[in-house]
Amino acid sequence: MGDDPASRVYVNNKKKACADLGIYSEEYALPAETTEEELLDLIKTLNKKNDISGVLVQLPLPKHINEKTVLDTIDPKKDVDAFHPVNVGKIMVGDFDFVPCTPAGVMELIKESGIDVAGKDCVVVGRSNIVGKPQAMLLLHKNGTVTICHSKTADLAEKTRKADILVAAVGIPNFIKGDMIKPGAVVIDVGINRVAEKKLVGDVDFEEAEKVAGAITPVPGGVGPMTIAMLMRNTLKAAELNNTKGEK
Ligand code: L34
Repeated sequence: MGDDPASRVYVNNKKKACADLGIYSEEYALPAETTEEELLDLIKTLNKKNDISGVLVQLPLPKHINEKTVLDTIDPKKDVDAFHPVNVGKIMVGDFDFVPCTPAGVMELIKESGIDVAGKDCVVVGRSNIVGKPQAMLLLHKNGTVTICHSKTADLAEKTRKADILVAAVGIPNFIKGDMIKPGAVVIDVGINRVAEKKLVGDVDFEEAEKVAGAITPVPGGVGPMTIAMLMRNTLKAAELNNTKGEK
Protein backbone atom coordinates (compact mmCIF):
# COMPACT_ATOMS: atom_id res chain seq x y z
CA MET A 1 0.00 0.00 0.00
CA GLY A 2 1.26 3.47 -0.89
CA ASP A 3 4.22 4.16 -3.10
CA ASP A 4 7.37 3.28 -1.17
CA PRO A 5 10.00 2.83 -3.91
CA ALA A 6 11.93 0.16 -1.97
CA SER A 7 8.71 -1.82 -1.41
CA ARG A 8 8.10 -1.67 -5.16
CA VAL A 9 11.46 -3.38 -5.78
CA TYR A 10 10.96 -6.00 -3.05
CA VAL A 11 7.42 -6.86 -4.13
CA ASN A 12 8.55 -7.17 -7.75
CA ASN A 13 11.32 -9.54 -6.63
CA LYS A 14 8.75 -11.60 -4.72
CA LYS A 15 6.42 -11.80 -7.72
CA LYS A 16 9.31 -12.84 -9.94
CA ALA A 17 10.36 -15.57 -7.50
CA CYS A 18 6.76 -16.88 -7.52
CA ALA A 19 6.66 -16.86 -11.32
CA ASP A 20 10.04 -18.63 -11.54
CA LEU A 21 8.80 -21.37 -9.20
CA GLY A 22 5.33 -21.72 -10.67
CA ILE A 23 3.59 -20.28 -7.63
CA TYR A 24 0.41 -18.40 -8.55
CA SER A 25 0.39 -14.87 -7.15
CA GLU A 26 -1.89 -11.84 -7.07
CA GLU A 27 -0.82 -8.30 -6.34
CA TYR A 28 -3.10 -5.60 -4.93
CA ALA A 29 -1.27 -2.28 -5.16
CA LEU A 30 -3.51 -0.06 -3.06
CA PRO A 31 -3.22 3.74 -3.33
CA ALA A 32 -1.92 5.58 -0.25
CA GLU A 33 -5.37 7.07 0.43
CA THR A 34 -7.04 3.66 0.88
CA THR A 35 -8.79 3.45 4.26
CA GLU A 36 -7.83 0.94 6.90
CA GLU A 37 -11.28 -0.61 6.60
CA GLU A 38 -10.80 -1.22 2.87
CA LEU A 39 -7.43 -2.83 3.50
CA LEU A 40 -8.85 -5.05 6.25
CA ASP A 41 -11.75 -6.05 3.98
CA LEU A 42 -9.32 -7.14 1.29
CA ILE A 43 -7.30 -9.20 3.78
CA LYS A 44 -10.49 -10.87 5.04
CA THR A 45 -11.51 -11.71 1.48
CA LEU A 46 -8.09 -13.25 0.79
CA ASN A 47 -8.22 -15.15 4.09
CA LYS A 48 -11.34 -16.89 2.78
CA LYS A 49 -10.19 -17.48 -0.80
CA ASN A 50 -9.46 -21.12 -1.45
CA ASP A 51 -6.93 -20.57 -4.22
CA ILE A 52 -4.78 -18.36 -1.98
CA SER A 53 -2.49 -20.12 0.50
CA GLY A 54 -0.52 -17.15 1.78
CA VAL A 55 -1.24 -13.47 2.44
CA LEU A 56 1.49 -10.87 2.89
CA VAL A 57 1.08 -7.14 3.49
CA GLN A 58 4.33 -5.45 2.51
CA LEU A 59 5.60 -3.02 5.16
CA PRO A 60 5.91 -0.10 5.79
CA LEU A 61 2.29 1.04 5.64
CA PRO A 62 1.12 4.67 5.36
CA LYS A 63 0.88 6.55 8.66
CA HIS A 64 -2.94 6.47 8.94
CA ILE A 65 -2.97 2.66 9.00
CA ASN A 66 -2.56 0.76 12.25
CA GLU A 67 0.06 -1.85 11.43
CA LYS A 68 -0.82 -4.08 14.36
CA THR A 69 -4.51 -4.23 13.42
CA VAL A 70 -3.54 -5.19 9.88
CA LEU A 71 -1.12 -7.95 10.90
CA ASP A 72 -3.63 -9.28 13.44
CA THR A 73 -6.22 -9.63 10.67
CA ILE A 74 -4.21 -12.03 8.52
CA ASP A 75 -5.28 -15.64 9.07
CA PRO A 76 -2.40 -17.23 11.06
CA LYS A 77 -2.57 -20.23 8.69
CA LYS A 78 -1.88 -17.94 5.72
CA ASP A 79 0.61 -15.73 7.53
CA VAL A 80 3.70 -16.43 5.40
CA ASP A 81 5.55 -13.55 7.12
CA ALA A 82 4.95 -15.07 10.58
CA PHE A 83 4.06 -11.62 11.95
CA HIS A 84 0.71 -12.58 13.52
CA PRO A 85 0.91 -12.86 17.35
CA VAL A 86 -0.08 -16.54 17.18
CA ASN A 87 2.91 -17.29 14.97
CA VAL A 88 5.19 -15.03 17.00
CA GLY A 89 4.17 -17.02 20.10
CA LYS A 90 4.82 -20.32 18.34
CA ILE A 91 8.34 -19.19 17.50
CA MET A 92 8.93 -18.35 21.16
CA VAL A 93 7.83 -21.84 22.17
CA GLY A 94 9.88 -23.45 19.40
CA ASP A 95 7.00 -25.20 17.65
CA PHE A 96 6.28 -23.27 14.47
CA ASP A 97 4.99 -23.62 10.92
CA PHE A 98 6.22 -20.28 9.61
CA VAL A 99 9.49 -18.54 10.35
CA PRO A 100 9.86 -14.81 9.64
CA CYS A 101 11.59 -14.63 6.27
CA THR A 102 14.60 -12.45 7.05
CA PRO A 103 15.74 -14.23 10.25
CA ALA A 104 15.02 -17.58 8.55
CA GLY A 105 17.24 -16.50 5.65
CA VAL A 106 20.04 -15.66 8.08
CA MET A 107 19.74 -19.11 9.70
CA GLU A 108 19.84 -20.77 6.29
CA LEU A 109 23.01 -18.88 5.33
CA ILE A 110 24.64 -20.00 8.58
CA LYS A 111 23.56 -23.61 8.09
CA GLU A 112 24.58 -23.83 4.44
CA SER A 113 27.99 -22.38 5.32
CA GLY A 114 28.57 -25.31 7.67
CA ILE A 115 28.61 -23.10 10.77
CA ASP A 116 27.44 -24.69 14.01
CA VAL A 117 25.62 -22.20 16.25
CA ALA A 118 25.68 -24.39 19.39
CA GLY A 119 27.72 -22.80 22.16
CA LYS A 120 28.65 -19.77 20.08
CA ASP A 121 28.35 -16.22 21.34
CA CYS A 122 25.72 -14.66 19.08
CA VAL A 123 25.11 -10.92 19.16
CA VAL A 124 22.08 -9.45 17.41
CA VAL A 125 22.19 -5.68 16.99
CA GLY A 126 18.59 -4.48 16.64
CA ARG A 127 15.41 -5.52 18.45
CA SER A 128 12.62 -5.09 15.93
CA ASN A 129 9.67 -7.48 15.96
CA ILE A 130 10.42 -8.32 12.34
CA VAL A 131 14.12 -9.13 12.59
CA GLY A 132 15.99 -8.66 15.88
CA LYS A 133 13.64 -10.42 18.29
CA PRO A 134 12.82 -13.48 16.16
CA GLN A 135 16.47 -13.70 15.06
CA ALA A 136 17.56 -13.97 18.69
CA MET A 137 14.98 -16.69 19.28
CA LEU A 138 16.05 -18.75 16.25
CA LEU A 139 19.71 -18.56 17.30
CA LEU A 140 18.69 -19.60 20.82
CA HIS A 141 16.80 -22.62 19.43
CA LYS A 142 20.09 -23.66 17.80
CA ASN A 143 21.76 -23.42 21.23
CA GLY A 144 23.62 -20.17 20.68
CA THR A 145 24.31 -17.89 23.64
CA VAL A 146 22.42 -14.82 22.53
CA THR A 147 22.78 -11.14 23.37
CA ILE A 148 20.40 -8.56 21.92
CA CYS A 149 21.85 -5.06 21.60
CA HIS A 150 19.99 -1.87 20.73
CA SER A 151 20.17 1.91 20.80
CA LYS A 152 20.30 2.03 24.61
CA THR A 153 23.01 -0.63 24.95
CA ALA A 154 26.00 0.59 26.96
CA ASP A 155 29.39 0.02 25.32
CA LEU A 156 28.07 -1.66 22.22
CA ALA A 157 31.51 -2.31 20.69
CA GLU A 158 32.57 -4.26 23.76
CA LYS A 159 29.57 -6.55 23.18
CA THR A 160 29.91 -6.92 19.42
CA ARG A 161 33.63 -7.73 19.81
CA LYS A 162 32.66 -10.83 21.82
CA ALA A 163 30.45 -12.18 19.02
CA ASP A 164 31.36 -15.35 17.16
CA ILE A 165 28.24 -14.69 15.11
CA LEU A 166 27.22 -11.06 14.65
CA VAL A 167 23.89 -10.13 13.06
CA ALA A 168 23.47 -6.44 12.23
CA ALA A 169 19.86 -5.24 11.86
CA VAL A 170 19.82 -1.59 12.87
CA GLY A 171 19.12 0.28 9.64
CA ILE A 172 22.08 2.66 9.91
CA PRO A 173 24.50 2.69 6.96
CA ASN A 174 28.00 1.33 7.74
CA PHE A 175 27.27 1.32 11.48
CA ILE A 176 29.39 -1.73 12.37
CA LYS A 177 33.07 -0.86 11.92
CA GLY A 178 36.01 -3.22 11.58
CA ASP A 179 37.18 -2.63 15.17
CA MET A 180 33.78 -3.79 16.51
CA ILE A 181 34.30 -7.26 15.08
CA LYS A 182 36.14 -10.20 16.61
CA PRO A 183 38.77 -11.60 14.22
CA GLY A 184 37.33 -14.62 12.40
CA ALA A 185 33.71 -13.86 13.35
CA VAL A 186 30.73 -14.63 11.13
CA VAL A 187 29.17 -11.29 10.17
CA ILE A 188 25.68 -11.17 8.75
CA ASP A 189 24.36 -7.89 7.44
CA VAL A 190 20.58 -7.50 7.41
CA GLY A 191 20.64 -3.76 6.67
CA ILE A 192 19.55 -2.40 3.30
CA ASN A 193 20.13 1.33 3.26
CA ARG A 194 19.68 3.49 0.18
CA VAL A 195 22.44 6.09 0.42
CA ALA A 196 22.25 7.47 -3.10
CA GLU A 197 19.97 7.12 -6.10
CA LYS A 198 20.97 3.55 -6.89
CA LYS A 199 23.50 2.81 -4.17
CA LEU A 200 22.68 0.26 -1.47
CA VAL A 201 24.80 -0.28 1.61
CA GLY A 202 24.36 -2.50 4.64
CA ASP A 203 24.65 -1.82 8.37
CA VAL A 204 28.20 -3.17 8.26
CA ASP A 205 31.16 -1.24 6.86
CA PHE A 206 31.98 -4.03 4.44
CA GLU A 207 35.40 -2.79 3.38
CA GLU A 208 36.67 -2.70 6.95
CA ALA A 209 34.75 -5.74 8.15
CA GLU A 210 35.84 -8.16 5.45
CA LYS A 211 39.45 -7.74 6.58
CA VAL A 212 38.54 -8.94 10.09
CA ALA A 213 35.63 -11.35 9.62
CA GLY A 214 35.97 -15.06 8.92
CA ALA A 215 32.79 -14.97 6.84
CA ILE A 216 30.60 -12.06 5.82
CA THR A 217 27.48 -11.38 3.73
CA PRO A 218 27.38 -8.58 1.13
CA VAL A 219 24.65 -6.00 0.48
CA PRO A 220 23.06 -6.35 -2.01
CA GLY A 221 23.17 -10.06 -2.79
CA GLY A 222 23.22 -11.35 0.80
CA VAL A 223 20.28 -11.57 3.18
CA GLY A 224 17.81 -9.82 0.78
CA PRO A 225 17.53 -12.66 -1.74
CA MET A 226 17.39 -15.14 1.15
CA THR A 227 14.37 -13.30 2.56
CA ILE A 228 12.60 -13.98 -0.70
CA ALA A 229 13.70 -17.63 -0.82
CA MET A 230 12.32 -18.15 2.68
CA LEU A 231 9.05 -16.51 1.69
CA MET A 232 8.74 -19.11 -1.06
CA ARG A 233 9.40 -21.87 1.46
CA ASN A 234 6.76 -20.50 3.83
CA THR A 235 4.31 -20.27 0.95
CA LEU A 236 4.82 -23.93 0.07
CA LYS A 237 4.27 -24.74 3.74
CA ALA A 238 1.09 -22.67 3.72
CA ALA A 239 -0.20 -24.52 0.67
CA GLU A 240 0.35 -27.80 2.51
CA LEU A 241 -1.29 -26.49 5.67
CA ASN A 242 -4.32 -25.05 3.91
CA ASN A 243 -4.56 -27.73 1.27
CA THR A 244 -5.49 -25.11 -1.27
CA LYS A 245 -4.22 -27.11 -4.22
CA GLY A 246 -7.69 -28.30 -5.06
CA GLU A 247 -7.32 -31.62 -3.24
CA LYS A 248 -9.99 -32.76 -0.87
N1 L34 B 1 5.52 -7.74 5.23
N2 L34 B 1 7.33 -6.42 4.76
C1 L34 B 1 6.82 -7.63 4.93
N3 L34 B 1 7.56 -8.76 4.84
C2 L34 B 1 8.88 -8.67 4.55
O1 L34 B 1 9.63 -9.77 4.52
C3 L34 B 1 9.44 -7.41 4.33
N4 L34 B 1 10.75 -7.24 3.96
C4 L34 B 1 11.48 -6.10 4.46
C5 L34 B 1 10.64 -4.85 4.18
N5 L34 B 1 9.21 -5.05 4.38
C6 L34 B 1 8.64 -6.27 4.48
C7 L34 B 1 11.24 -7.59 2.75
O2 L34 B 1 10.62 -8.27 1.95
C8 L34 B 1 12.77 -6.16 3.67
N6 L34 B 1 12.47 -7.05 2.56
C9 L34 B 1 13.31 -7.27 1.46
C10 L34 B 1 12.98 -8.09 0.40
C11 L34 B 1 13.81 -8.26 -0.68
C12 L34 B 1 15.02 -7.61 -0.72
C13 L34 B 1 15.38 -6.80 0.32
C14 L34 B 1 14.53 -6.63 1.40
C15 L34 B 1 15.90 -7.76 -1.91
O3 L34 B 1 15.51 -8.31 -2.91
N7 L34 B 1 17.12 -7.24 -1.87
C16 L34 B 1 18.09 -7.26 -2.94
C17 L34 B 1 18.29 -5.87 -3.54
C18 L34 B 1 17.05 -5.22 -3.96
C19 L34 B 1 17.28 -3.80 -4.41
O4 L34 B 1 17.93 -3.61 -5.45
O5 L34 B 1 16.83 -2.87 -3.73
C20 L34 B 1 19.44 -7.66 -2.36
O6 L34 B 1 20.26 -8.17 -3.11
O7 L34 B 1 19.66 -7.43 -1.18
